[in-house]
Amino acid sequence: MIRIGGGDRALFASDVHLDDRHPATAEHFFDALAHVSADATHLFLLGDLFEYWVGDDQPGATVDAAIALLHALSAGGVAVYVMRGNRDFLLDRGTPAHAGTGFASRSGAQMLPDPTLVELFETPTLLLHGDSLCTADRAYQNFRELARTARWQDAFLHHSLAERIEQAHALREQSERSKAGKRPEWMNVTADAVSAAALTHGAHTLIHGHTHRPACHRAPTNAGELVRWVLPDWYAPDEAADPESDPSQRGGFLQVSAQGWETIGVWPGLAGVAANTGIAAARRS
Ligand SMILES: [Mn+2]
Repeated sequence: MIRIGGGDRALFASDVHLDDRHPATAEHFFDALAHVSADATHLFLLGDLFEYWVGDDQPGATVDAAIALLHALSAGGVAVYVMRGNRDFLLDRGTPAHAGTGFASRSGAQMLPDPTLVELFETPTLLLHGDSLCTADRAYQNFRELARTARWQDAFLHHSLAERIEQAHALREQSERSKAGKRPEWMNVTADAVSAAALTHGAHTLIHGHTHRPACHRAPTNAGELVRWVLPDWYAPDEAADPESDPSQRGGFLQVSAQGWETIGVWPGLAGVAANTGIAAARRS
């Protein structure tokens, strides 16, 4: 088990959705990461670092920049862990033509199974992307199960790069269309899935992303208080999905050290966090 304690300083982030079509969001994240990672010992990226991933031969300036930055961090002694999300679930699965040159070896990151239990300053903490907790969305859970089989993945990865990119765009459009017909509560975690995950793994704290509803939830359970951190998604000014209702930028890290649990960056919706504070520490809990 990964144990973090003593003089360690761990950073958690998710849902950057890196994509060449959103260069300002990529720059916002890269700047923030370079700024906060100076004395970090561990970096956990909990899924959907990329908007989509069609195989480890995926081209793009943003992909190259992300790999270079993670490689520099890991070469500098930071333990970098990357979990697959629902968008980039094919990360480091290779392609028939790219065996041995996968995402993990190129970035220096270690791939993290979903979920993973870690010991975080003596608190058993379960790390997840978060999509597995959204159990009210049956159609998505069926697709998730299918797309995680070796058979589905092998079949997908055997297509040419151009065909895979085309299929990824089609899948994304299909997902956007089906979202329109889904109830809002289907897009969030269920209480049953959260408590089952905590109980199964003996976790007192959960950290996940995916829902784009940054928060720190505290709920009493039979086994004591369960704390659930929901990490923010990232975007830069002018690249928000819904500029009308969203602040001009968002994205941030949860930082855990001997000094405590702290949010860094813009966590809209979390009490006490000022919007647009850039990357300055915003709240200590
Ligand atoms: Mn996600």
